[in-house]
Amino acid sequence: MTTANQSLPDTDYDLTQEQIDAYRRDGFIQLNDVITGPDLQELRDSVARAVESESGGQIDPNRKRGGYEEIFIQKVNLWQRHPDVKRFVMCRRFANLAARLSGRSIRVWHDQALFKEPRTGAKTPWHQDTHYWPHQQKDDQLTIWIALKDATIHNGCMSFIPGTHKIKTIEPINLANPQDIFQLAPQFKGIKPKTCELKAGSVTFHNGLTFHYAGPNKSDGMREAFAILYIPDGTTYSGTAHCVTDPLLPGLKVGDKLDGDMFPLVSDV
Ligand SMILES: O=C(O)CCC(=O)C(=O)O
Repeated sequence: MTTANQSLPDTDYDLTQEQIDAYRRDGFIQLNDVITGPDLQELRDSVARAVESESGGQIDPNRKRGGYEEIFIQKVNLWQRHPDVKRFVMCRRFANLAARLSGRSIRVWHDQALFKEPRTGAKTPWHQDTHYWPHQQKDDQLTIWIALKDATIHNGCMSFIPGTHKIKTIEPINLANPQDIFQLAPQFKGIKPKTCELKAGSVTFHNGLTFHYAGPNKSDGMREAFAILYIPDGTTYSGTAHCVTDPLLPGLKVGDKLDGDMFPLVSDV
């Protein structure tokens, strides 16, 4: 319930035990209407403004693009440079959901705006996230993927393969030149993915190991999504290269905890 002086981001979203069990069984869940009304508008506008300002103003659809830019415009850790975005990255509503679903006290690993461009934004190939990250632990990292505008099959919503978060040993997928993840894990070949079309303000959560995919954007509008990635408190640094920790954060050594101001604790269970 929201009291007179509390805004929606400061409040908890109702979550049932069945939903928590489903997340832990499947490795993902869709939750509808997590952020709505003026708060959704403010989040959407704050992220869009930040992406535009970090892209040097209006984005030229005809510019030369390479690598990830074929898939989406990606801006990482907006919370550190944009106080209006930080308010949402730190907010109780998202963080408390992440902690209840994972059953862990959680820190922000990073955020990312994921804007798939009209007509040209390519598919995001099937992949797992955790292997890209410089973490010594591979369990219980999770991402909230927030649709800032409606996400549909036509503009590139997310799909997931249930149960794949149990697979810890396959090699990372090169998103720019992807291997077929189903050749690496043939036991999941032929399993029907769960495709999650989302109204703006609805979200998915996925475990960092769950196989996921998003289609190309075939629409005339930008597919606008914002993700917040969480790590369990106590996660330690592995030394693998990553844009969030490279150039190396001052004094960070293999085995150190990723904590402090760069990786703020946002929810305690
Ligand atoms: O937004 C997309 O197209 C893919 C996002 C993704 O892979 C993720 O959030 O882990």
